[in-house]
Amino acid sequence: MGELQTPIFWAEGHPGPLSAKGWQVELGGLVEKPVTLTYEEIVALPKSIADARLTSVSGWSVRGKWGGVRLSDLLDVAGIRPEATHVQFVSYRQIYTTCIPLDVALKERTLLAYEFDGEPLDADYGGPVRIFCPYLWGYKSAKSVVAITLEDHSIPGFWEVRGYPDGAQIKPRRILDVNSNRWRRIAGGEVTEFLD
Ligand SMILES: Nc1nc2c(c(=O)[nH]1)N[C@H]1C(S)=C(S)[C@@H](COP(=O)(O)O)O[C@H]1N2
Ligand SMILES: [Mo]
Repeated sequence: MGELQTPIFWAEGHPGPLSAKGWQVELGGLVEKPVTLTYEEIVALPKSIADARLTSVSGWSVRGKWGGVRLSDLLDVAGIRPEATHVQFVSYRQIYTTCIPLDVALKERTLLAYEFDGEPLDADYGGPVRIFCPYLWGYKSAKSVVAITLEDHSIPGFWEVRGYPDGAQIKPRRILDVNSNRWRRIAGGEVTEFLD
């Protein structure tokens, strides 16, 4: 287990060890120029750190320094066509997918992440590269991503077709703070603070 001590979620089944070497992410759909980037090309792009929380609808939240490429910087490589309104993420094996609005994808703390607290992400936690989107419930933060596709509508993904709301707005409730191992109340919205 790495630094990220959260429950390990692989609804589609754990993929086993995944190697950064040979990893590729396809940027496609409503882009100006479809492009496939290797792991090495991704980490060569400007790096951003987001000190923020991943918060699961299943009742926990973890704070850390997520390192990676801003999705806005990544999408600039392919160019966003004006018709695009949503971004779909596809995980390794293409069973787990999810989709978020383009405006949320372009916010500064939405990353294609490859580090947590300075350590490379291992496959348990979505390595070599995963989405980190602190603004919405964790099921939008697809792990071990192989494709990012711009769309002109939302495409229901793995959990959305099983009843999770597509909006994924974080609601006020009690949640386990993984960092302090305490149950605490959150206000809802993007989780930055706990109330008690
Ligand atoms: N491919 C894939 N990505 C996924 C999931 C999953 O089951 N498979 N679970 C999601 C959910 S519900 C949450 S809360 C976070 C959990 O991240 P973690 O497993 O790194 O703790 O990953 C999200 N991304
Ligand atoms: Mo979750």
